[in-house]
Amino acid sequence: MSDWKTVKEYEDITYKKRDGVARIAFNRPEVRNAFRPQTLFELEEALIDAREDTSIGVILLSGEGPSKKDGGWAFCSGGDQKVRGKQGYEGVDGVQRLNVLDIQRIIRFMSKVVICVVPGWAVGGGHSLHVVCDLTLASKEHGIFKQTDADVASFDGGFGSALLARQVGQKRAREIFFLGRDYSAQEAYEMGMVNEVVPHDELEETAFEWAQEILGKSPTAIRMIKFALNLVDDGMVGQQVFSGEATRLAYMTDEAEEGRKAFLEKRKPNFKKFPWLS
Ligand code: S0N
Repeated sequence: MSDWKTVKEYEDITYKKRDGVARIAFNRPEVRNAFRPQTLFELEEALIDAREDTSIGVILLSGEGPSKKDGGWAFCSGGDQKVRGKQGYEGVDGVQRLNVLDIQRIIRFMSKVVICVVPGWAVGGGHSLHVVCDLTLASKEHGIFKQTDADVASFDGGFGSALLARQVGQKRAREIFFLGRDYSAQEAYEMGMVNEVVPHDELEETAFEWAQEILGKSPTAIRMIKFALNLVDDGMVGQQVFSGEATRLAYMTDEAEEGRKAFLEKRKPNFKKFPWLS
């Protein structure tokens, strides 16, 4: 196994790769890894790079820490309230955006597995990001899950709430949003929104091991299963994404090759040799 290699230096995130795994982490520990538009632009670039790299099969999404100020750990505390305006979170260009939703969609529709690695707080929009990831591993000692949206007059009415209800059930999802309480990693595990609670010192290595286990599987099967599991909740977009993969598989057949060749050779395709399967 090799060492982590930094792909690119960013201001608000870190981005590394190692043995088929990409690790992207929020890097604003002094504000519990709250995100501003720049953070999300950087995250988007890294996620797309990882998606387009055919040597990468699993992405770990985490948060750097601890905070130098007080030693606190966080995955992400959501939108940076200091730059929140009336129409979203304001970037250096003066434009206000809700671009965390772009990140949610990239993760959801990414043909690779995204594991959320939660070393501390997962709060607000950070909580919603953990919900949208395929798997979540959390620090036993420092992992805390909390949905503060209703405290700051914000609401994720998409994946952050609806998908959460799929994971923990309607009553629990309503409790999480309506009361905004702190839940330990163990409580989050018992509710069904965390896959494993891991001693803090072992969290990163455990996440890497989970990634290696997944990398031993069939990439096609993993992709099809992820999109099949999404399909039922994602409507026609889910159908589009799943059937895109079905098209890819169909392109691999002699039947599809006959269609392509016939077009290029300016003749009628001969599909007669291909059976009408029952
Ligand atoms: C995370 C909390 C619970 C941690 O508490 P703790 O450990 O007591 O630390 P603090 O002393 O409170 O914090 C340490 C320093 O970090 C700063 N800070 C923390 N979080 C943020 C933040 N989100 N924005 C800006 N600064 C933050 C503190 O201010 C403190 O700094 P100093 O020492 O200088 O004062 C606790 O910090 C907490 O509750 N944080 C706020 C959590 C929150 O409410 N987040 C926003 C929720 N909403 C969203 O995320 C919106 C997301 C979104 O963009 C969106 C878009 C479209 C549709 C829906 C949504 C959506 O999800 O709602």
